Amino acid sequence: MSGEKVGFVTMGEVKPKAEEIPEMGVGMLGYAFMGKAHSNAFKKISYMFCPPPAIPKLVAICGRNELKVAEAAKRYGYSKYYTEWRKLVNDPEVELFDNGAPNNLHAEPCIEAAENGKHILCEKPLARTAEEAKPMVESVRKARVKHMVGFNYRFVPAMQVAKKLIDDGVIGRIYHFHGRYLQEWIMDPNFPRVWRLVKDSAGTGAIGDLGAHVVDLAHFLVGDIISVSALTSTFIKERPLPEDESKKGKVDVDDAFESIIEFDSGAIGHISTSRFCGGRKNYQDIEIYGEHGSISFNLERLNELKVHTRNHDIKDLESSFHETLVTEAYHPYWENWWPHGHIIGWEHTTIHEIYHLMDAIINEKDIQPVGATFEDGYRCNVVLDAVVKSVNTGKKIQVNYSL
Ligand code: SOE
Repeated sequence: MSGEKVGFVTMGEVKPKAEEIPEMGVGMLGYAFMGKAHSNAFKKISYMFCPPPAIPKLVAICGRNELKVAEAAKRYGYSKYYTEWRKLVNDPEVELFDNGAPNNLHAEPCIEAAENGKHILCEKPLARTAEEAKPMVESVRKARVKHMVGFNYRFVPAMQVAKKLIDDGVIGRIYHFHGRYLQEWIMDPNFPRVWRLVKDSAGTGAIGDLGAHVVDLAHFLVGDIISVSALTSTFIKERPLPEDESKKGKVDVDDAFESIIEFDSGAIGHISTSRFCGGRKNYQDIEIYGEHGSISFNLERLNELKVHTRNHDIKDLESSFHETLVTEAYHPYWENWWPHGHIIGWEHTTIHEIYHLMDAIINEKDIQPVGATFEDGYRCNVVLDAVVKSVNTGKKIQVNYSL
């Protein structure tokens, strides 16, 4: 870590603590949604996690539009800004490279950052295809740096409680996984053809953008997927161009997909995502049905977990689902936040995931099983490729994770 040390005064002490907290130089690629969310996370960790594993030092932020990236640097407190990503990943002060760029800019910058010995957080999906993800995995393995993919929904406290219930056998053998991720943001035909709607920059549409999250949670909670059968639709086939809304361009990615999946464990289920579900804002709905119990979670009410357990000697408890508010001090990450019932929000998922990565870097811990490594990102891309292949062939596709 960088030479500068920061004394840390804990509650009630008047002099800096004997041990000091190292700084960690951060380089951020992207200043839009993920640039904002991750910059917020880095800043909050420095004072909300007491003590933090390291104090993030916002070295540089990078983006193509100089005016906007300079404004972002000032707004978030980065010392420098770049308009070329190569300068960012070669900056000696950058120890942790955070790639929040569009999907077509995941592979090259991450590979060069790994070659330069940077630890890496890359937004999901890891790449546009498994083929593109492969060299990313090889580069971080060769560089022996810490690497994580921004599957932030693993870091919802309720999601980690769900995983513990499954791992502890409370749910028992899993029969069904039902994963839906529904939004409505592009139902207006006049919404412009932004990068998430263009195959060259995104790879796929709802499949890779929203489906990636659900596939990763299926891996995280249930395990390997052995087959996929899927279909998609593009409901609006052309849209105004962002750079000139008087002109229109073809939408060459999916607006939604529906799929049926089989797990190696014998569980079966479905995964569906859409950007055309009116009334659904960020509606990620995960349901798991097992031998001894069931779990139901919805991201729009992310502090709550609905649990149904069987084998109760209190017959009434078997009647339906019981709603748990996951905000107790003993729940994951809650020692850093508020008294129970004082709920947290979406931004905390990115704060928790970045804390997890920084802790793994400073204290030489494994990213897995809680966090997703580039290997997990690759495995997600393999399933997404199977979805695309099933759509294109009309067949059920067997999943092969081999790297
Ligand atoms: C799509 O609108 C999106 O921003 C995804 O790209 C994110 O991964 C998801 O967390 C929220 O919705």
